[in-house]
Amino acid sequence: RAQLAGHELLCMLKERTNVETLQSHQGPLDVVDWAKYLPVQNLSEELGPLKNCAVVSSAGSIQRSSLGKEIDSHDAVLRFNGAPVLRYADDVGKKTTLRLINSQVMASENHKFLDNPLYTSGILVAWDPAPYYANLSEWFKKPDYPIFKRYKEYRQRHPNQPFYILHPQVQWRLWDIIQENTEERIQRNPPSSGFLGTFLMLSLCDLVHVYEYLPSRRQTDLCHYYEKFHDAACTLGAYHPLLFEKNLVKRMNQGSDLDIILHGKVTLHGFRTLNC
Ligand code: NCC
Repeated sequence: RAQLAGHELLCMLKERTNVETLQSHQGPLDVVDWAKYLPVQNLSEELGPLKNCAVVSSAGSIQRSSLGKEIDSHDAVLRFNGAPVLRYADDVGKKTTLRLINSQVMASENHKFLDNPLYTSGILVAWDPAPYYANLSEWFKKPDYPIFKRYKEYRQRHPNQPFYILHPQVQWRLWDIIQENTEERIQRNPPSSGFLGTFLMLSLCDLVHVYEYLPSRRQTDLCHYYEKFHDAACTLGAYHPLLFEKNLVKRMNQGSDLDIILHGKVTLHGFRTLNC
């Protein structure tokens, strides 16, 4: 089967997926007590249309990139999980418009999710590796990590900060597209936060730059820029289909190969601007 070109891949993502977040009036949600904490507006209403956006991966290889100024020049910046900006601004910038967090971060004691001021700037979006196309009621009863309990606790402490929960259908629709466009059979684990976040920004912004998700020549086995932990699987994948999602992003890249090699920088045109 012939490979789809980058533009066609982007169109496939645009046409088959949607940034759906949980909303309180949704089906089985009207019976659970935490649903009243869900935002009334959806994410795109909250943010309005954005022009240029940056997605900042947490890879160790962003160290010594000096990309901070360039990253902060975007209208909106997306970061992941516990990725800090304090002390790292030269390389990663300091603006945080959105933070995409997995449910493990919300649940684990190490992250101090409820108290750490890191999480209080910008809009939060959380996701959980729910079972493949499980219905919402099944997921509410048995999330991978206690995302709903933590969501409620956090919202009670920070009632004014917008905080969304991604509908698990989003990650599985994306997984389907990754599998359909990959020769090998891949494990049925959700895409990484990096891929989910890139998709999120493609649906909100006209132009998206993704930094150090495709490794630059600074590639290293240092897992994160903010901690001393070495594991090459952080970049190439173990649980997440990282290698395969990154291959798709490489194919979709509308910037130059040199931008990837020198800066780890990918350029993608947002869904709104595509002529499919
Ligand atoms: O590591 P993590 O992601 O928080 O990184 C965010 C995103 O940056 C990209 N990345 C990161 C490191 C690296 N060397 N190369 C990269 O390309 C990836 O796209 C990644 O998604 C996650 O996806 O949510 C993940 O979360 C961690 C962990 O849960 C959090 O950091 C909190 O501690 C996962 N690690 C473990 O479960 C041990 C990781 O697999 C994926």
